[in-house]
Amino acid sequence: MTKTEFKKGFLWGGAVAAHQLEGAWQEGGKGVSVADVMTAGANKVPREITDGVIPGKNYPNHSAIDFYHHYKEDIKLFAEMGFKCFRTSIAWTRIFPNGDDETPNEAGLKFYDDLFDECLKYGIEPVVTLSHFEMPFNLVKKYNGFGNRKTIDFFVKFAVTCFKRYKDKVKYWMTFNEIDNQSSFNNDFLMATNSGLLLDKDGNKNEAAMYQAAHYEVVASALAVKEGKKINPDFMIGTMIAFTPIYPATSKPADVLLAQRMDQRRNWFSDVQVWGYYPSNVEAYIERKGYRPDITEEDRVVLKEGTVDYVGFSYYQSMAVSSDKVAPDDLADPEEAIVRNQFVEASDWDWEIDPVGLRYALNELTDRYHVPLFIVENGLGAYDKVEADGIHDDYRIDYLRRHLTEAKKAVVLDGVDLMGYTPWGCIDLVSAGTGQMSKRYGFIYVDKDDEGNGTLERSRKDSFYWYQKVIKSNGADL
Ligand code: P53
Repeated sequence: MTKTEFKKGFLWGGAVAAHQLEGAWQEGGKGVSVADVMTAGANKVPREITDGVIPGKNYPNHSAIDFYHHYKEDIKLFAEMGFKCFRTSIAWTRIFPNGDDETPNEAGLKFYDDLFDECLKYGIEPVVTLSHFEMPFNLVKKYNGFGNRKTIDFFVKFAVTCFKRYKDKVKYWMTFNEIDNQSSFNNDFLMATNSGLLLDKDGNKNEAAMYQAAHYEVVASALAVKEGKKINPDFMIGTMIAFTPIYPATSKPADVLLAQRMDQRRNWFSDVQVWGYYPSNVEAYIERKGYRPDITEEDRVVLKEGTVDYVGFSYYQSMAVSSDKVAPDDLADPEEAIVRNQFVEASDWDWEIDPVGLRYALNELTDRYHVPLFIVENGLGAYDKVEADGIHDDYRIDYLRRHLTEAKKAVVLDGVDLMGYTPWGCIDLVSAGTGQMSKRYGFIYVDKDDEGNGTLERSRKDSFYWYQKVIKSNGADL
C-alpha cells in the first residue's frame, strides 16, 4: 500500500521553552538562570548578558507572557486547536535554584506536575526538553558552566529528578536544546545559553573551550539517557539540533568541500549522540588544532551506552557558503563562511526561507542516522498587525503550509519516519535571539510589546483556525 499521509498518532502540536514564556522569575523559589541576565536586544541588535541582574535594565524573560499564571487558559486554547502534544522545557532553576543544591525545590516540581496534568486532561502529550537555554546562573559563575566536569553531575541529578517525578506523565524527552548551535563558538549568546560559557573577548580560547564544554554535555546527555531508561524503559529520549542544510554557493569543488566541512562542524554533536562515538573528522580536527579536551576512556564507554532514540530538530532556514570567504581547510567558526543565497527569500530578521530545505533535511538526517525524526521547531518570526476584525497572518500560514507540504513529500514520497511536528512559539513569546516580543511566531496573539506594556490578553490569529484544520485532517488539508 502506498503511503499517502502522515502516520497514525502523528504528534501535532506546538513548541515553547520555559524561560521564553513562563515569567514569574522569582516565584515558587525559582533561582536566577542565564536567561534572566539577558537584556532586550532588537532586530539585529544582540542582547547584553549582564553580570547578574542589574536594576533598571529591561530583562524581558522575567515576566514574559506570564504563562506561569495563565497556563490553564493557554492549554485550553492548544486543545481547541487539537494539539496532540505540547513541547516545553522544565526550567532547571525551578527545580534546582542554584544548580548545586542538595535537594530539589518542591514548589518547582509541583508546578510541572500541575502543568503536565493539565495537558493530559485534554489528551495532550507533554514533550519535554531538559535544558533549553536555562542553566542556573550560579553554575555559570561558580563552575564556568559546562566548562567544568562537575556540571555533568549537576545536570544528571536534575535529569534524574525530573525522570523520576514525571515518569508516568512524560514519555518524550530531549536532553539539550540545539546542542549543535555552539559550533558558532564566537557567539556570546549561543555559548552562554548552550554551555554556560562566558566568552574570552580575545576570541583565542573560545573554540577549544567549546569542544571541551560540548564534550561534557554529550557525556551528560548519554548518562541521562542511561539513567532515564532504568527509570522507565518506555521513555523516548532524543537529541535536539538546529538543523541547517548547508549549500555550496556554486558547483566549484572548493565550495562543495567547504559545505561538507561546515556540515562536519555542526553534525558531530548529533553524530556522537546517535552513533555513540566521535566521527573521525572531529578527532582529526581537534588533533590538528592542538586541542586536548579531557575525554576519558570511561566517557567513551558512556557515550556508547547512552545513545538517543530519535532526532528532534529545529528547522528555520538553510545557509549557503563560499570558499571566497574561507578556504575549506581553514574553516573554524562556521559563521565565517556564510553568504546570502540569492535563490531564496528572507524574513524581516534576515532568516532565509527555504521550504525545500526541510525535505532535504528530513532525507539527510534519515540517511545519516536511520532513527525516527521529530520536527520540534519550525516557523516564521514576523511583525503582526492587530486590526479591528482580527490578526490576519496569511504570511505565517503561507510559510507553514509550504514547509508542511515539503515535509509531507519527505514522508510520502521518500519514506521518512516522522514522529511529529511542533511549530515554534505556538503562542507569542519572548524571542530567544533578540529578546523581542514583536518577533512573533504564535497562532495565539499575546498583547504585550517590547517595552513590557500590554494586557497579556490572548487572541486567536487566522493561523489558529488554519492549524486547527490541518490537525483535524491529519495534514491532508493544508
Ligand atoms: P528567535 C537562532 C538563534 C537563537 C535561537 O529564535 C535559536 C536559533 C535558531 O537556530 O534557536 C531556536 O526567538 C530556539 C528557540 C528560539 C527559536 O529558535 O531568536 O530553540 O528558543 O526562540 C527562534 O527568533
